[in-house]
Amino acid sequence: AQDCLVSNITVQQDFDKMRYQGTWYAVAKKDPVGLFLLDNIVTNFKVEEDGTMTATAIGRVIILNNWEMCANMFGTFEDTEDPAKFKMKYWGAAAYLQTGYDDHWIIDTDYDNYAIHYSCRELDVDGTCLDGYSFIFSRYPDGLRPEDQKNVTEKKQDVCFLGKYRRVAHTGFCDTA
Ligand code: FEN
Repeated sequence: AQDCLVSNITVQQDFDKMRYQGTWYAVAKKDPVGLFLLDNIVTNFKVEEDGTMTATAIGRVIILNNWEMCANMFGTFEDTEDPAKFKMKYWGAAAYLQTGYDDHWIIDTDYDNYAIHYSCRELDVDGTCLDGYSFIFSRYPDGLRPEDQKNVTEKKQDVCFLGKYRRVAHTGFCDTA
């Protein structure tokens, strides 16, 4: 969407949640306003027997007194009329973690290598996104394949977040045995 209108952002056609299942490593993210996951972000998507998509996410957070923790987050996804657009209810395993209800759009994925996620939390009066977040996911912890990078850069531009992404480090901090 060259005009940056959220209503003009296109999503993955015929999104297949079965193929989306399994582990995704966040390789880059655009943060929302407020509390979020810092780095070492790994998610796992699953389709339950009733067809509901669910996910877990883990990531490093720094809580009060500069205490480093790994936040275990859970999400359940409500289908909408568009198969690539979901509403996500999320909460944390620990009480100090925020809960919420966000849009969860899959902008583009090939299921086997990369995925681009987008969530706008607050629309501006002009229809652009005032507050949102986005993840670039890879099936590989080491990052995107070189052949996927051009497409991912294009999609960052399409959601009008180009230049706002930061690399997500994977240091092993949240790798539980
Ligand atoms: C997503 C896809 C897979 C499922 C889920 C996802 C979203 C996760 C979100 C996490 C938010 C974390 C927060 C942390 C927090 C899209 C990866 C669920 C939206 C809000 C602190 C930090 C410091 C503190 C208290 C809490 O609450 N962090 O003192």
